[in-house]
Amino acid sequence: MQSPLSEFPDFLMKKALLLLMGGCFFSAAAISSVHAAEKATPPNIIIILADDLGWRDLGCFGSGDVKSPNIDCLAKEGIRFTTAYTTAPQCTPSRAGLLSGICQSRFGVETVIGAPFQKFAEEKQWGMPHEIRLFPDYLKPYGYVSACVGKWHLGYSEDHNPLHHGFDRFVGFLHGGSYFLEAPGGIPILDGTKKVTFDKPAYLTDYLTDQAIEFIGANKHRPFFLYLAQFAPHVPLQAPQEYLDRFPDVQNPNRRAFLAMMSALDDGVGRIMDFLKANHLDENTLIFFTSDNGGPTGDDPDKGENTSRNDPFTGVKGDLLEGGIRVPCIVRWPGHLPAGTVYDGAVSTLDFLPTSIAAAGGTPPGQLEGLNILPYLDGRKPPLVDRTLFWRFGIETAVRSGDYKLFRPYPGVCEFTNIRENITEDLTKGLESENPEKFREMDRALSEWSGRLAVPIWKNFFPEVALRVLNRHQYKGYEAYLPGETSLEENKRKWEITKKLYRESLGVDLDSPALLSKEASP
Ligand SMILES: [Ca+2]
Repeated sequence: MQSPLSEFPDFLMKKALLLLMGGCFFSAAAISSVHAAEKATPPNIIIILADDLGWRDLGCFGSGDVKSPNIDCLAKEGIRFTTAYTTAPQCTPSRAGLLSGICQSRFGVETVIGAPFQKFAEEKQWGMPHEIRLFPDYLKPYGYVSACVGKWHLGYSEDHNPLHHGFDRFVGFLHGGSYFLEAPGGIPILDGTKKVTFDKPAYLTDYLTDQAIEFIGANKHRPFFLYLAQFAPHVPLQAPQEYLDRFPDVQNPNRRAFLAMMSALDDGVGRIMDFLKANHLDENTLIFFTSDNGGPTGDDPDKGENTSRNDPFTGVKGDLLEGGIRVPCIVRWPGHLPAGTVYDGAVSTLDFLPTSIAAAGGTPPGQLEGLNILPYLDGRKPPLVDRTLFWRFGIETAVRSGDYKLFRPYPGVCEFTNIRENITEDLTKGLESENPEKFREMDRALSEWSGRLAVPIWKNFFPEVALRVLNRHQYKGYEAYLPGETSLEENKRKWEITKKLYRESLGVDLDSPALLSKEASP
C-alpha cells in the first residue's frame, strides 16, 4: 500500500520540478506560510459534482479512453483520493449528506426522490427538511455569497428551491433528471424561481459552466461558495456533434456519447480554471471535485446505464458495495495542500463542509459528522487509516472500520471482509468465521448506529437493485422489471412487484411500520 503521505518528503522538490517544466503546476506560494493565510482571507470554495461518474472514469483514475486533461490537472495541482466515499449510492441522499455535513439518514432523507414517487414529491412537498442547515448557512457568517448551479434533487416543490435553503443564487433544475440537448425543454431550467427561456439551442453542460463563470465574475471581490452540480455524465446520453467529433473511432454510440459528455464536463472545468487564473483567484480558491455516487455501469441507457466504469470494484449505483459508494475525488488548494499527491486514507463527502468551515477560519460545529481533513492532508495529523464510516440506504446497511467492511444487503444476510485485501468484495473471501470477534464488534456497532437513525420521510426501493443483490446471493427467477416512470398505475404496479420480491425471497415486509414509514406508500 502506498502511504497517504508517502510523497510528502519530495513535495518541495516536485514543486520545483513542475515549475521548471512549466506545464500544469503548483503555485509558488509556500506551504509554510499557509496557516497564517488560512485566517487572513477566507478562500473561495467551489464544489464541482459530477452525476453518476464511476471511480475509473477519469484519465487520472486510469480510464484509458476518457479524456479529462483539465480535471487531471486539478489532481496534478492538488490531492487525488483513492478511498473517497459518498454517503449514499444515489443522487438525493448523497447530495443531502454532502451539503449538510450530516448523514442524511439522521433526518429521513434516505432514498431518492423520483420514480416511482415523482408525482408524490411535489404534492407532499418531500425534500430537504428546512431545519437542517446547509453549506451557505454555515459560511454566511464569514462573508460568503453562495450559488447552486445545476441539479438540485432535494425537493421539487417551490418551498424546496435552493433559495429557500440558504443559497443566494440558483440556476438549474429542481428534478433528478433533465435533457442535455433539448434543455431548454422538458424539465424547466430555473433562474431563481423563474423559468429560463432560450433564444437558441443550448447544451446543458456548457450552459451550467457559463452560469458558474458568471457567478464567479460577479462575486470576485468577496468570498464565494459555488456548488456546481453538473448533470453529466448521467443519462440521457446526449452530446452535440462538436464533442462527438472528438471520438470518431469509437464504434459504440453509447460509449461515444459518454466520452463526448465527459469531454464537455472537462472543458467546463478548464474554462472555470482559466477564468479563476485570469482574475487571480485560483490560488485563494479551495476546489473539490467528486461524483454523487458510483457509476451505473452497463450499456442500456433505458435502464439508467451510462457505460461508466467502477473497476476494480464490484457494485454499481444503487448498492453499498464499493462500486456504488466509492467515487473519484480531487481537492485542490494551492499553497495549503500538497500538489500532485495521492491520498489512500478514507475520506467522505461529509468532510467537505467541516473542511470548508475550517478553511474559512472557523471551527466546525459539533453536530457535523465529518472531519476537517486539512490537518490530515498537510501532515499535521497522521493518516486516516482506522476511520469508521457507516451507511444505510433503504434496507441495505454497511460499515467500514479500518481495513474491514461489513455489508448487509438486506436483513439476515451479511458480507464481511478485509476490503483492502479483497477490493472486489469476492463473496468466497468472507471472514465471518476467521475473525468472529471483529465481525461481532462491527455488526453490533452497525445495528446500534442504524437504530439511532430517523424513520425515512419517504421510501423508495428499486426492483432492479433488489434483483442484483438477490442474484449475488443466488436468489433467482425474478425477471419482472419496469423501467422508468410512465404512469401512476405502473408506478403502483412497480411498487407491488418490489414488495412481492422482498416478501417471497426474504420474508421482509416492506410495508412494515417498524421497517419504514407507512406514510410514504403510494
Ligand atoms: Ca447520481
